[in-house]
Amino acid sequence: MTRAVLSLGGNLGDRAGTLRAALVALTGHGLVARSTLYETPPWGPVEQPPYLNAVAVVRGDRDAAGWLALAHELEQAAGRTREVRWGARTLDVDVVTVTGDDGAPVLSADPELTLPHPRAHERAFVLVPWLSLDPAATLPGHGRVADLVAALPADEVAAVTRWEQLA
Ligand code: A4P
Ligand code: MG
Repeated sequence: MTRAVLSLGGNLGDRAGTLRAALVALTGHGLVARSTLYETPPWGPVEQPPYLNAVAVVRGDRDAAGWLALAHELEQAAGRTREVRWGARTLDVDVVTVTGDDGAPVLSADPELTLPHPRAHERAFVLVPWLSLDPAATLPGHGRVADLVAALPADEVAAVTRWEQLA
């Protein structure tokens, strides 16, 4: 068994409906915990609408590649097409970390599946929802998520706001 932390985000179409459907689908794949939805300003060089983001923890009989395959299945179910890197999308599901039952993190430099996710430690849209569902979370190689959030610019953290309607 392994435990994976997944980051879900979308900024096209019915964002809340898409994320909610993906989180419901995850209940059939070992969902342990999920954050509420957060609205977040777009990160990266592409001008695009605001995102809704959430973080989910799943546990099941998959290896790291198996969690990535599930992430891609969820994206496809949401009608995701791959166009511009970092551009707008109905649903993006990234694998943030995978941990074995012995607590050992899976580490990978493979560009098809880099673990932990190479940009998670600097993204308020990942760290803030993750901290809300697991105050003791750690990001392998980077330390406690609480400390990573504390190290981010305060305006970036404050810009990640609860999407109250779906709390
Ligand atoms: N890949 C490698 N490692 C991983 C991993 N740990 N998890 C590979 C998931 N995928 C991983 O991804 C490109 C390739 O990364 C895949 O072939 C996969 O095998 P993609 O989903 O096709 O393309 P992408 O999402 O445009 O690229 P990337 O690098 O995943 O972008 P990001 O980093 O996910 O950024 N702003 C806010 N506020 N909220 C967001 O959710 N998301 C993005 C996308 C940009 N800005 C955002 C948000
Ligand atoms: Mg992605």
